Amino acid sequence: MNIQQISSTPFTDQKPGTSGLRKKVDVFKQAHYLENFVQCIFNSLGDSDKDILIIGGDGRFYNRQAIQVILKMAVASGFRKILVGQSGLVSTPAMSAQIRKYKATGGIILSASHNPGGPDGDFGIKFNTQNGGPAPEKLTDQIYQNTLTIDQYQIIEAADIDLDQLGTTPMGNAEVEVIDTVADYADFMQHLFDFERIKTLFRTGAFQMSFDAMHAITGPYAKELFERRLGAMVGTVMNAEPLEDFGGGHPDPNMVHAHELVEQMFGPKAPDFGAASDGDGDRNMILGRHCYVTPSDSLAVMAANLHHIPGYRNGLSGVARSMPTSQAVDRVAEVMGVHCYETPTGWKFFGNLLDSKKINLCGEESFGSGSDHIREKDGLWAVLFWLDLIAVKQQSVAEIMQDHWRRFGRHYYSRHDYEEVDKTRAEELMSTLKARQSELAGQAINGYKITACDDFSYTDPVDNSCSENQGLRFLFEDGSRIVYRLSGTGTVGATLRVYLERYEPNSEQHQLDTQQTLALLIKIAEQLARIKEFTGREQPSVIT
Ligand code: G16
Repeated sequence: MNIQQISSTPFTDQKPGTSGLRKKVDVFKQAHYLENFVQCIFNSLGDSDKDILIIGGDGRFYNRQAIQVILKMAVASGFRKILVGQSGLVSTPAMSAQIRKYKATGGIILSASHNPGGPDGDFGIKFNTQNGGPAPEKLTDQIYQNTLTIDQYQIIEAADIDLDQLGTTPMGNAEVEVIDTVADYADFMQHLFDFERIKTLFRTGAFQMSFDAMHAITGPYAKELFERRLGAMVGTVMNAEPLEDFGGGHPDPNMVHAHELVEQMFGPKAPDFGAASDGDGDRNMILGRHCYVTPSDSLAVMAANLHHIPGYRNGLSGVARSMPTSQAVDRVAEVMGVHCYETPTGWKFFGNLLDSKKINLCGEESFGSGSDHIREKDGLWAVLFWLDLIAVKQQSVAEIMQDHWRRFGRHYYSRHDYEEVDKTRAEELMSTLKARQSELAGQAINGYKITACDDFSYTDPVDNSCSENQGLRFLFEDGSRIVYRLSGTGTVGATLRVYLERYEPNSEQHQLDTQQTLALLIKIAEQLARIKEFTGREQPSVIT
């Protein structure tokens, strides 16, 4: 095998964010940019560890080209076998499942998740380790250090692989196998959920569902699951064909970007159930007829009902949520007598808790939920969970929510995003606010007393690693919270996220408008952080 050693110099901007390295396509297309980062991943692994590698992406622009490069570098680096998704496609949850199934060294996922794609859009790369989960911070720090000193990378000279053709091809000293992950993933889901029970929902045609794949990765998986295996009507899956630019859309399953689905679900002939997933298939949004379920509430409902699902007959062993996620699930955990862990934003922080069996369910406000079945959040899994639950309870989504709130109280919750603001000013907002925290503790603002405030830090209970500066928290006397964070997944400027939460135990007050209910907290959030002054924005760009 002819290995070429290519000289290179470091790029200084390859620090992985919340979920891998995400940049504009043009940045990735610079000579040696992708190669440097991939080599740094491989250099962070021991030579003896290089056995099976899995590669795949969400199908966005540059996916195919990047895969051909990574294949040749993986062979040069000494991997014995490389599995690659057919047409270069593997959803993030399917990747996690495949890594675990094949006991692979790890997987490379090419995705910028919910960020837009196309030649002017974003591209991204992340590495998942042997447990199927995102590389922990220790490893991403190591990869980043490598990017600052790299001076060469290795690649073999070889013909490109036909990514559309299933089968095995030798390449250098290794072999490359093109695999179809759809059937495997669907089989796996069939073990966790009661497909016969869900089928009864669809059998008479009375129950209708709409799933928006947003022209991203979940289309083929969703068609197989909902239309072929579960008997939902053909056409249930909309925007099913993965496109390199996601059809010009923004593949983020929220009320703003999944507007086609939202219009249906709130329209006159709304289906009973609606859902959407994102670019790489790990996020989900759940909707009922004229009803939106916040991701935080979805997690709480799952926690309260886990025992109904065949794959989790023993019920909830423990649960975790990211810090900004609402405390709705904490109330369920308390009633069920299990521990609820509060982690920093980022799925990687759930890995140790899942591996050590401290939890079997976890989720985030950012439209992510999952369980110990894999080590990533899983969009279609969440949709199947809700379908199975609807089949068990024989209730509508709205009824399930009302019952849940009656039992546990309602956490009114919203996130206000200020996207693409000036990075320096956004950092100043955070540092100014942080500096004022000690003075603000104990003060009352508009009648709301701040009982505690801090910059969230987390010590992992399994390996004792410590993560600091994870978001500014303000806790109020009545249990309300305001949290401020800068996003770790954007590629332009900075995105300020403001998370707002208010608890309402009284069931008479459970049908109010969320933004109105949170109006005073929204005002306080502005007063505390002087958002308009620092960002120059009158309004958030996205409200979820
Ligand atoms: C990623 C991470 C999630 C995280 C989310 C939001 O999601 O995997 O764990 O909650 O980013 O991050 P931020 O608030 O920093 O933008 P995804 O779906 O983009 O991979």
